Amino acid sequence: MLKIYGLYRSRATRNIWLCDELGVPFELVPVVQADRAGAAKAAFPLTTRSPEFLKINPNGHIPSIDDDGLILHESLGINLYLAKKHGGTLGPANIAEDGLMSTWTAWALTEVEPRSILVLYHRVAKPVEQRDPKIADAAVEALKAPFAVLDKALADTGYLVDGRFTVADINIAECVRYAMAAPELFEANPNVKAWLAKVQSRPAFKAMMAKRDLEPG
Ligand SMILES: N[C@@H](CCC(=O)N[C@@H](CS)C(=O)NCC(=O)O)C(=O)O
Repeated sequence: MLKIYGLYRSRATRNIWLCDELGVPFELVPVVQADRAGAAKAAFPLTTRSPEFLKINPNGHIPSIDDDGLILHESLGINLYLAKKHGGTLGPANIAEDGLMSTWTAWALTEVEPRSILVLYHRVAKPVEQRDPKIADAAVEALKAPFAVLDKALADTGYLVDGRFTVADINIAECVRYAMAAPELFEANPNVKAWLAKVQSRPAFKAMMAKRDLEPG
């Protein structure tokens, strides 16, 4: 069975959401971020610095997958692989769609995630005394242009590729989600706001988040 190394409270959410959409069964092998404090550290034996896990992923990050002996890292790359392998409407129907899905994914990784993660850290995730509002505000400023690009791309059909829900929507939505503590970005981009609400109302996303909420924090 497919193994996903990681936690619900990590970027493994991307792979878990997709697997639930595809109906692909998986075993979640809990691996905790080494720099994390709190209940998860006590609950799960493996961390991202455990020698046993470093044999799987020498980069020392989660998620990784083991798909029948094929080890892959990078949450969004894993999703492109799983969507191609298991086919259906979530994956590319042809080389042109493959190109679009890869391009949107690379776009999210470079244009959105490095900034949206700073919004998450400095408006929500870090302890209050470690938050720097200036870092969060600068990240929001830098996200204005990519959000406008995404808003325009969604204007016609409400999805990114061929007017249907695909792995590209999951990959981009999971990077955009980190910026949810910046409502000003969503108010300025109503297509992005409506699209994120639509994809996050899918049963597979809701099931994944419900399990995430139950995981030790
Ligand atoms: N680009 C990587 C990022 C992986 C990453 O940084 N994961 C975090 C958790 S979401 C992690 O492993 N942090 C702990 C560590 O680096 O030791 C991906 O998308 O998979």
